[in-house]
Amino acid sequence: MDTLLVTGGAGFIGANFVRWLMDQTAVRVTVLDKLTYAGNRDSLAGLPGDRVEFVRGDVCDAELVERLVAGVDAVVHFAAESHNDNSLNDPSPFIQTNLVGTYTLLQAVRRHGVRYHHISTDEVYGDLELDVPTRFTEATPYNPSSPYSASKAGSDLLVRAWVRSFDVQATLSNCSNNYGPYQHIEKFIPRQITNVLCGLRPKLYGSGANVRDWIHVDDHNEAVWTILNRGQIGQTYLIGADGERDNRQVIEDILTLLGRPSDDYDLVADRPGHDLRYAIDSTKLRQELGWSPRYPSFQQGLAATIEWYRQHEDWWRPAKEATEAKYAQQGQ
Ligand code: NAD
Ligand code: TDX
Repeated sequence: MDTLLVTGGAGFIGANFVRWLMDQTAVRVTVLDKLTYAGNRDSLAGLPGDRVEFVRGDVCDAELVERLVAGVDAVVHFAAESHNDNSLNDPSPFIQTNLVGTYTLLQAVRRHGVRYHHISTDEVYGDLELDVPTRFTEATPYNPSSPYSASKAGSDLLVRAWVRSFDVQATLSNCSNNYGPYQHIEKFIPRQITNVLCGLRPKLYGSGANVRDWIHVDDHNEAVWTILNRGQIGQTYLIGADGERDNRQVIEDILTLLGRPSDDYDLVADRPGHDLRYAIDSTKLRQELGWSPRYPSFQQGLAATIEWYRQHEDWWRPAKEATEAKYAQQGQ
């Protein structure tokens, strides 16, 4: 595999994926990204110009997608509207990008016989009870809760149908919550880090008992590369690093690592339909493809992430005021 089309490569996980590829492989990459509010050209700064080409455009633009897909060995599709809270305020871009965008790419890879990897989320499975050992597996029925997760679930089903009906050479992965550098500050962990750095109090939805299963973005991306190279066509792989923590614990960790009292946060309005708990069983990926996470612990990864936001204020500061103004309108 010499050339890849990476959609959403100016977003959080996509930008880290392109950076990871530059470090770990010899592939050449074309990034296709619309640069919505969530995309940032600076997230790709400093990468070699002879190996990374940036194209600003929409995954729903069939003509553009057709042309770009025709020139590569594989497509990795990260581009999406990705934030649950936004999907509750206005679902329409979620339907367009996540469903129509995926359909547009599938039609192009079908025509050109190009390998395709679909990036999805554990949220397609709905949520789990607290304090039970149950975790999501590849066999868990789909049961999405929000417009975001429903649009991702729909896009996954399109991929499966294109594999079965048209022999598209696709794999899928559903990963748990990512953290790390270049994550938009609307998301939980960077929002709280940058709040503390700005002298604001972190904001915890509801009671803070909701559990997320955290994985460092580099571990996610190494799993994606593994599946792209060794995954079985038509198969789904769950990606997770056994990182379950409740939101309250995470806020307390952030405050402690930043030298603040661990109770220096506000409880704010809960998210409507807020999923209680996500937890991934990644046995299939570990046993069949030999992947395992490298990041030693959530605590170490979190400390490194805090340090990154401390040192890259120029990257996040321009978005802070507008992001917080939007949350303030929602009482969050
Ligand atoms: P993000 O919001 O940070 O980035 C999304 C990127 O897609 C942005 O650069 C944006 O400009 C681009 N984009 C949006 N609409 C587009 C369009 N119509 N055409 C072209 N580009 C467009 O998202 P992220 O957190 O990096 O998530 C990437 C993928 O991973 C998504 O598919 C998401 O569902 C999935 N995922 C995310 C997580 C997580 O914890 N963040 C976990 C599991 C799966
Ligand atoms: O200020 C906050 N306070 C708070 O308590 C924010 C922004 C969030 N939360 C809670 C809500 C969730 O329980 O923190 C948890 C994590 O919230 P998000 O960062 O919004 O992530 P989540 O809704 O879990 O979805 C994420 O993981 C799965 C990504 O945004 C999705 O793209 C991915 O599919």
